[in-house]
Amino acid sequence: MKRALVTGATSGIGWATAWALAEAGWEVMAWGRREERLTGPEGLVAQARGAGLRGSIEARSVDVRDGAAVAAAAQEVLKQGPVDFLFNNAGLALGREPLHEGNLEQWEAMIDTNLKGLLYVSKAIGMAMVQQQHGHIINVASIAGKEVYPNGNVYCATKTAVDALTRAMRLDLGKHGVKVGQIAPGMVETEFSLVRFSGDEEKAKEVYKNLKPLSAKDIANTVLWMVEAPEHVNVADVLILPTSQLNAVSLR
Ligand code: NDP
Ligand code: 8X3
Repeated sequence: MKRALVTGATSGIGWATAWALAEAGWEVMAWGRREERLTGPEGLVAQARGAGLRGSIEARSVDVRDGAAVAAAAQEVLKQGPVDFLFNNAGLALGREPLHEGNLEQWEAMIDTNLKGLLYVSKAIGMAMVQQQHGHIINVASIAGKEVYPNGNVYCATKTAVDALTRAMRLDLGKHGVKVGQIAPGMVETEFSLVRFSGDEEKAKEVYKNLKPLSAKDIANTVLWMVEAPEHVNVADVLILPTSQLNAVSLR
């Protein structure tokens, strides 16, 4: 059975992708910080077992900002067998203020999670993939990494860095038989905006009020298509938008 590691699997895109992979017969390791959401009685593992999926989901609480914890958790995963697919999804936006009014703690959290966290996981799992001369990594970038928008400053910068890292990782790891690609979504209705606006539900709803946004499942289905493409095909970069989102800021 093929094995996948999904980061940021406690909600949204990560949860939907872990589920889609398990449904398609993959053995999935799901990481996120909120342990209850993963392993509690109503959690992902319990739901997956109840649903009788073809594959399986095992979960572990891991904060990707903690490099030592990531290295230790990766070792545990690799002890059980090779990882065929890494879905680097954990990430967040915090705040939407002009740069000169920005909050330093929020900046640090975005840089530590979206950039350094992705690097820690990629190094630990990428090393093993290079040794086994096989593997596939898909990073979750964003339209915010293709275009900047007003008040998006630091979030846009982290996703622009992810876009650059995807290309850099493809050069470094591709020589060793490891496929690297990314998916860059526009607006997806998940907990993303709730997190961005510190739990303010009204503000979060406002973001999606004039369009039909993508769902986490739309992204999961696309990721499944990317990872199940034939061995000689690398879907390197997918920009995926709601039909009525025309670019980072224009709606139909
Ligand atoms: P959610 O908020 O629903 O999911 C984010 C996930 O990341 C959660 O599972 C969260 O889990 C996890 N996470 C956050 N910080 C950490 C951390 N330090 N360590 C481990 N896990 C962490 O939002 P989405 O599903 O929308 O976001 C997933 C990815 O998609 C992000 O990288 C986001 O930037 C990107 N994206 C989202 C878009 C959107 O419009 N929604 C568009 C483009 C890209 P927990 O808090 O339990 O750790
Ligand atoms: C999330 C999409 O446009 O809210 O990466 O930044 S956006």
